[in-house]
Amino acid sequence: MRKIMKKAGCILLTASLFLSLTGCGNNENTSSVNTGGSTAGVTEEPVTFKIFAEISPLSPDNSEKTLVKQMNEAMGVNVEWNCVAGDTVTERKNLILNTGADMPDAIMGAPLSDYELITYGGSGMLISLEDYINEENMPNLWKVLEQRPEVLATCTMPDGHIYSLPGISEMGFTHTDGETYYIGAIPQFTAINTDWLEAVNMEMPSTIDELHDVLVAFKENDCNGNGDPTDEIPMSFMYENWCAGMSTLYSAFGFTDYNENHRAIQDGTVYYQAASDNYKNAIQYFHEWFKEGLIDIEVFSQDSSQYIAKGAAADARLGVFAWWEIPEVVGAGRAESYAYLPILTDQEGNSKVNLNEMVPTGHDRFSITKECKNPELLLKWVDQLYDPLMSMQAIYGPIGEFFAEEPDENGVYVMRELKEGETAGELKSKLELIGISRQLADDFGTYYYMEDRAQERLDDLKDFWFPDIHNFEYYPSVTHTLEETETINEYMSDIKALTSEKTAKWLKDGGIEEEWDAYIQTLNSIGLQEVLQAWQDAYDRYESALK
Ligand SMILES: [Ca+2]
Repeated sequence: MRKIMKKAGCILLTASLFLSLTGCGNNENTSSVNTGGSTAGVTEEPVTFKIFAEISPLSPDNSEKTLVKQMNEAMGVNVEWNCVAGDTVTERKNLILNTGADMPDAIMGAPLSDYELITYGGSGMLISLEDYINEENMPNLWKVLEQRPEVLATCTMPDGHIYSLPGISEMGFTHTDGETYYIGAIPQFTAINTDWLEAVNMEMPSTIDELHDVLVAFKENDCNGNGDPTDEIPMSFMYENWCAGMSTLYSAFGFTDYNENHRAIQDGTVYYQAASDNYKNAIQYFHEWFKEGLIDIEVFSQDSSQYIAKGAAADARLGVFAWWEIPEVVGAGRAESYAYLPILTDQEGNSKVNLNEMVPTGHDRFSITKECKNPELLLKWVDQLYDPLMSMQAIYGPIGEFFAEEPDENGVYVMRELKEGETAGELKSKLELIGISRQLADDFGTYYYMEDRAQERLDDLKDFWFPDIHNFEYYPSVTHTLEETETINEYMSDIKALTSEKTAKWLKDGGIEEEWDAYIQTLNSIGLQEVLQAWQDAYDRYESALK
């Protein structure tokens, strides 16, 4: 009976999912010669695995998802899920890894740092996967590796083992220099209210000082015309937020600082951005803006919903803000009132943007613990997600639920029509299966189209932002030795915390001039030079490996 059900499950998959069918067939063939521990395939009972997984806050338990049911059916697998959403994911993951309590067979989606992979792989808590990654066992991943042989290297830890499976997201564009740049190259797009510019009769600023004068005018006038001259917020952002920070404005001081570790590179030398003179000058300058009331004081405390509430208020309240895109903050209707601020320069016309470090390949998507009795079958199960159409449905939602039942005339899947009140983002959050993602550049337009929003952002990067960028050097995706990882792990959080605390204080209250030297000394005394050396050594190895 079970066998019939399994076959029915396979047949239910569309013909275009032939790769999964192959996987299904493989399972039937191999399970009979599998170890005695395997009860999959020809016998009645599915094999049960426990998986700890991250889900989005809007998502139901993974067990309720169509894709999961298909995957289980195809492989004769049953999964007991421990699904966690939001801020508690890391906490719960750490609890499992630190105490070993309630240890699952696998951890999916919840990111593991290199340090965790090396530590828990080295201790045997996570098993090494390289011997299982072959054409027979993981046919879909194998196909990816044939096209992207470098992916396996990025998953291999310094001890030579692979403790987690890759995720690939090649959402990028080709620049005039022939190189591919990815969608997060500039994570913080700054935007300005052009209705307000018109209201105060001023031009689009091109230097940082011109922006200052515009913000003063925004502050002093009833720009939104509601009779209240005090409800305008000249500029808002979210302190240290990856997409809502104010770092793009630092371009006038010779840098941008998108990397959360303040890491940057110039002519092959790695440095700590937040210890540079440029950084000091920028923070000193923007303190004046705080003093003049040009920057929202809530930048240090607001969360994204409070921030977006300002953008979406009944009367427009934001003059200048930063975000991944414009409409998400101010709403689609008001987005037309905003335009991107150009890359601002100093008085002499100088500017510099340090691109965000761009990594299309991650290596923390799926790890198996020593509890797992049948890693081979579990990897076969998860391998289904490296099929392009399965991955498409994991990332966005199933065919028939997120996508229309049938592909378009080009054989490409398109999103189904939204019902009243639905948004694509919300639908995705409810339906997605976080874990493995496989998006090769060619998958877009072959299996499904890039979301309009993503395509638009890439076009904006290419056409609006990149022409103003003249330095394309950025720190690459390197592999650290265990010693380097330990060094970084030991010092980095204190270094970052000091920079964060001091910078916030200097922006709000000033005092950077008096405290700067002591700050640099403290950074050095808590390991900055050691961390820089670790970054530099890894970079130098990477560079020489390229030669
Ligand atoms: Ca007003």
